[in-house]
Amino acid sequence: KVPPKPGPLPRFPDTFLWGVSTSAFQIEGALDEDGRGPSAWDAFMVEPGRVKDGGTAATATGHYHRWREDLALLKELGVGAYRFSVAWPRVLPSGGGEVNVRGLDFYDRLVDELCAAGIQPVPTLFHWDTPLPVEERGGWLERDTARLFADYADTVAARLGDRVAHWITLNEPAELTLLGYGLGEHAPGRRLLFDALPAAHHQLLGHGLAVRALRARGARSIGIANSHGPVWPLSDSEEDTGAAGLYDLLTNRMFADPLLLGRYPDEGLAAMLPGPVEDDLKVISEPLDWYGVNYYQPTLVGAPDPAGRGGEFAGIGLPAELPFGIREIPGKERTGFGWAVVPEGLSETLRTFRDRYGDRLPPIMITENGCAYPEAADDARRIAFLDGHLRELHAAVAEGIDVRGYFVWSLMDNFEWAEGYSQRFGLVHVDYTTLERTPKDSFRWLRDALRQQRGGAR
Ligand code: GBH
Repeated sequence: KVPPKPGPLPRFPDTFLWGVSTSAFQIEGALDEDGRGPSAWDAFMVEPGRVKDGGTAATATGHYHRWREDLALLKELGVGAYRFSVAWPRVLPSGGGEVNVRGLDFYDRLVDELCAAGIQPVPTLFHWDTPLPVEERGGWLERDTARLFADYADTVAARLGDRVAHWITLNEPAELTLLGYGLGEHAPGRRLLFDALPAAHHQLLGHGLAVRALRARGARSIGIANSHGPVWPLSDSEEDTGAAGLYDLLTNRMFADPLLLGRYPDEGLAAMLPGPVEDDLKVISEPLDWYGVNYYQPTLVGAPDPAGRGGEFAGIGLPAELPFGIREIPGKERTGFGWAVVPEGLSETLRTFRDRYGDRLPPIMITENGCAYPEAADDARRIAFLDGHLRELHAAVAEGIDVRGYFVWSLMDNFEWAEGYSQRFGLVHVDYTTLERTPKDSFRWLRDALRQQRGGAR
C-alpha cells in the first residue's frame, strides 16, 4: 500500500536548522588511504559471520573520493547543515601521538566547501570507529581512552574550530556499550553483558573532557547525539513494569541523567561502574549548549519470556539471562528493518525529557531520525515516515519544547553496521557496484518541503 503524497508541513521557526546525517565509517571507504589507521570495525567486519552477507566497509559509498558529488547533493537538497563524523583513525592512526595531517586535510576541505555553500558543518568526533590500537588496549573499558579521546578532540578543534558551527562529541554511547561490549553484535564484539557498563562511564567521561577541550579552543556550540525513545511496559504487572523500568534506565536515563543532572539514576548501577565516580560526574555534566536526540522507535519491554527467549534488540536475539525481554509492538506498520513506525514516540520522548529535566534541559536537536526501506526510487513510505515524524515534532515545538533542528538519517544509503548493505536508510540511492548516486522521491519531497519552509525562496 503506497500512501498518498502528504500535504504541506506546518511551519517551523525561521531559525530552525534542517540537516542530514552520515558517519565516516558508513560512507567513506578508502580505509587504507592517506595514512588512515585501522579501527575496531576494520578488524571486526572481516571476522566470519559478523556482518550480513560478508559485507565490509572497504569501499562503502566511496564518499572519500566522491565527496564533491555528495556536497552537490546537499546543495541541491537545500539543507542548512550537514552532520558527518570525523574518523579518529584518520587523524590519529595510533589513537594518540603522531597526527596524520592528510587525514585532517580531508575534513578541512569538506568544511571549507560546506561553508562556501552556506551549509553549516556539524562534525561528530566519534561515531564508533575506535582506533584499533586503542581497542587492543581495552578500548572504552579503559579509563585512559577518555583522555585520549579528549586529546583527539583538541587536535581536530585546532584545525577545524574556526569554521565549525556545532560540535557533537559522541554518537550513541548506549549503542556502543550495549551492542559492542554487552552483546558483541557490533565491534569490538565483546559479550560482557552487565560488565560492559564501564564502557558507558568512560565514554561519558571522554565526552566531558572533550567538551572542556573544545571550549578551550573557543567552541561555542557543543552537543552530543544520544539515542532515546519511550519504553513501554508490556502490561501493568509488577514484573513487566519492573523490567521496562530497568530497560529505560539502561538505555535512556543512564546516559541522559549524568549529562543533564550530574548523577547516575540508580545507586545499584553506579556501584557497577569503576568508582568512585563523583568527580567524574562533575566533568560529565559540564553544561551543554544543546542536547542531540536520535529517535527511531519506542521499545515494548516485559519480564523475560518464561520460554527463555529474550526477544530482539536491533534484530539481535537477546540472551535469555537478561532480566528483561523485548516484544514486538503490535498494530504498527514496520520499516524494511522491521522497526515499528511510531511518530508519536518522538513527541512522547521530548515531553518525557521536558518533564524529567525541566530547566536543566538545554535546547534539543533531533540529530537522527529516519527509516530503512528497500525501494530504490519511489520511496513513498519514507516520505510518509518523515512527514509523520515532522508533524509530531512540530506539535512538540508548538507546546513550547525548545527544539532547534532536525537531521534525517541518512543523506544516502550506506554501510549499516552488522546489517551490511541490506538496509537502505538514504534519501539518495547508492548502487554499490557503480557507486552511482540517485536521489529517491523522498529527496525531492524534502527539498520541496525545505523550500516551502523558506517561504518559497530559492
Ligand atoms: C543509529 O543507531 C546509528 O547512529 C547509525 O549509525 C545507524 O546507521 C542508524 O541509527 C540506523 O540504524 O526494536 O529492539 O530492534 C540506531 C540505534 C538501536 C535504533 C536499536 C533502533 C531498535 C531496537 N538503534 N533500535 S529494536
